[in-house]
Amino acid sequence: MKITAVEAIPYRIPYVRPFGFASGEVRVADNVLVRIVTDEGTVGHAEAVARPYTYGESQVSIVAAARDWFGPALMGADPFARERIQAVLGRTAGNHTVRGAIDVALWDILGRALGQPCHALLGGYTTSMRVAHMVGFGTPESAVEEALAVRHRHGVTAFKVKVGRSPWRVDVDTCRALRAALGPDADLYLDANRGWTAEEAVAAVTAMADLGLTLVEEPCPADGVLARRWVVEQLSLPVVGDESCTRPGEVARQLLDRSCTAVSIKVARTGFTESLRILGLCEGLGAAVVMGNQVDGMLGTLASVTFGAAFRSTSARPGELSNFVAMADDLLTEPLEISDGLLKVRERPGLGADIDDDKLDHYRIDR
Ligand code: MUC
Ligand code: MG
Repeated sequence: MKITAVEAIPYRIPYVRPFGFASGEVRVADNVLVRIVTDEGTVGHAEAVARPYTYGESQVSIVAAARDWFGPALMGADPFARERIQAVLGRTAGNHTVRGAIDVALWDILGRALGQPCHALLGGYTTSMRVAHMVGFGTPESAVEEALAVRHRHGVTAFKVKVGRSPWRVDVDTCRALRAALGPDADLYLDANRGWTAEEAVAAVTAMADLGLTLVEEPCPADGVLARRWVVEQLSLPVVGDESCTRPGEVARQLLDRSCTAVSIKVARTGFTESLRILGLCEGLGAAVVMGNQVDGMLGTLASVTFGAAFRSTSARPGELSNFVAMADDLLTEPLEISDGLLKVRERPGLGADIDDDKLDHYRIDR
């Protein structure tokens, strides 16, 4: 089997509810559908999301990288030659989400060609994951309203709260209101997206010591190496590395530096192949992992649950798998459904999803 085309189709779908956090805001899904075609007619799909504040990529740069660099470099390659393809992709620095999407689309092809679901090819540990919903910036009242609505509609009882504001009191008030509204059994954790200083991070998390939080992600910039290490030492919660852990080498450095003690695995940036390496590294070093979310649409979320459900350690905690619920529409012929707080993998070859051509025609912005 040979790759004959790598297409990158930009599309725009609005969010009904904007999602704000310390490093940026998402109002519109300005995503890119990556479609890889082979000479045997097997086609794979994945989604790349433009997150300039995290990776320096835009929708335009994702399309250009796929069209001008990765597409030509992959022409004629055998999708089964995964290590060779990694070597080709790895010759270009950065461009995390486009490389992640190409890798996932290739796994979709492998699954389809073999007639096997990707979750089974990857590890086959379980077939669903508990869902954690990310609650973006707002008032304590709006955060509670959103969390209660998601719990009511989808049975979700785990929430990652976006914090990192200055002054940090509003973050504390928001988390306190959420704990009061959701009760003691809800799983609550934090993501500051580097928004706090080291001192603010320690003060804010200490002020929430009675709230039963389970994790704090990127409390302050990891580039302030000693300050960040000091934060990790001060806090009794695991500190999750997300945007500081975008490649296996970075993960190793941050964990060995004590810059974090747990790692967010995001298929959106490391596909399945590099995510596997990160997972092995974390298991070997004894670091907990969380399946993160890049504010993905349905296709990206399906990729995340496919990887997360495949392994014991990635499915041990709730995965961030629900931000697509705030999109006005999506591209799949069969929408994802979260019920009883769970999202299931698809028991069909590849990722198990098909693209609705009419919707893609409607939302694509390249025509
Ligand atoms: C997260 O976990 O940080 C927000 C920005 C981004 O790149 O990912 C999201 C969620
Ligand atoms: Mg994060």
